[in-house]
Amino acid sequence: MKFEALDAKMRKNEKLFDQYVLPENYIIVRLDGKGFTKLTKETLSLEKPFDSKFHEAMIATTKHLLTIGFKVIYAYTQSDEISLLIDKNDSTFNRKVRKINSVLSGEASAFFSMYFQHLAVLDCRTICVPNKEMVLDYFSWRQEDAHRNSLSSYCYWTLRNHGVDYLEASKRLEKTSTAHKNELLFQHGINYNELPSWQKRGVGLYFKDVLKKGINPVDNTEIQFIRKEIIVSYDLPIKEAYRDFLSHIIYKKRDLY
Ligand SMILES: Nc1nc2c(ncn2[C@@H]2O[C@H](COP(=O)(O)OP(=O)(O)OP(=O)(O)O)[C@@H](O)[C@H]2O)c(=O)[nH]1
Ligand SMILES: [Mg+2]
Repeated sequence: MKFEALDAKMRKNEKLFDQYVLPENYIIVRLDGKGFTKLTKETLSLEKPFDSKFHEAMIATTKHLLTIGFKVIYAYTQSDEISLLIDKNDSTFNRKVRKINSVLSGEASAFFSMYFQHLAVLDCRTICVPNKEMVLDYFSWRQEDAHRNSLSSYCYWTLRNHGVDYLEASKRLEKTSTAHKNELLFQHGINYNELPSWQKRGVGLYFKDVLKKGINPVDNTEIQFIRKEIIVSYDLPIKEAYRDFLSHIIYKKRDLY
């Protein structure tokens, strides 16, 4: 078979498998650490349930993902996951799903591994989101997930630190209500409400236009210019206030924050 014919035959099979994010849809991607339970526990022996250095590595990785060419409107990280909200009109890689997933996964894995000095892999999935309301639902969902896991993790490790084995600790927490989990922590001297917000609600990142002053080298006069800076919100609002906060960011009323 001639090369041209072989090339066309092979490319046809590749292309038939391609998927694209539909036009006018927001793109949300979620990256998640692969096997981070083992990595954080056995390999790296991190602080439990939350480790500041690990968390800073996740934030640094998220910042990196804001600078690799996608039009990211908002980013959110909690535990070993990162979500990015990408503009409806972003046409990076022609919105081809396999390119988005593989490039973002590669960028995140490489950056995190170098930052943390340990080989680590983050997977990536792409989600099409047709309207703003679903964008708000998505980020509310991830924040609620962060909150539930955080409360449960604190209870689990409190029990473990008081001599309860892992099976018993998991069993005790299975049917425990949120109020009782708070009470359990309180009895062990932990006021859950006073824990750092990033541990309970995760962290948000977005761009803000900042007015800067400088000197024009040509005539030595003072000039003003606008530069985009990444804002890291360590103290996110919750529930309806979080939805309002996100709406402002999506509609670019960023000056309010
Ligand atoms: N010690 C410690 N563990 C953490 C921290 N942040 C996240 N983790 C752990 O990372 C894991 C994240 O959960 P999952 O993503 O469901 O588990 P996984 O092992 O990564 O599994 P896959 O994502 O399916 O590959 C949990 O076991 C968390 O306890 C941290 O700050 N300290
Ligand atoms: Mg994971």
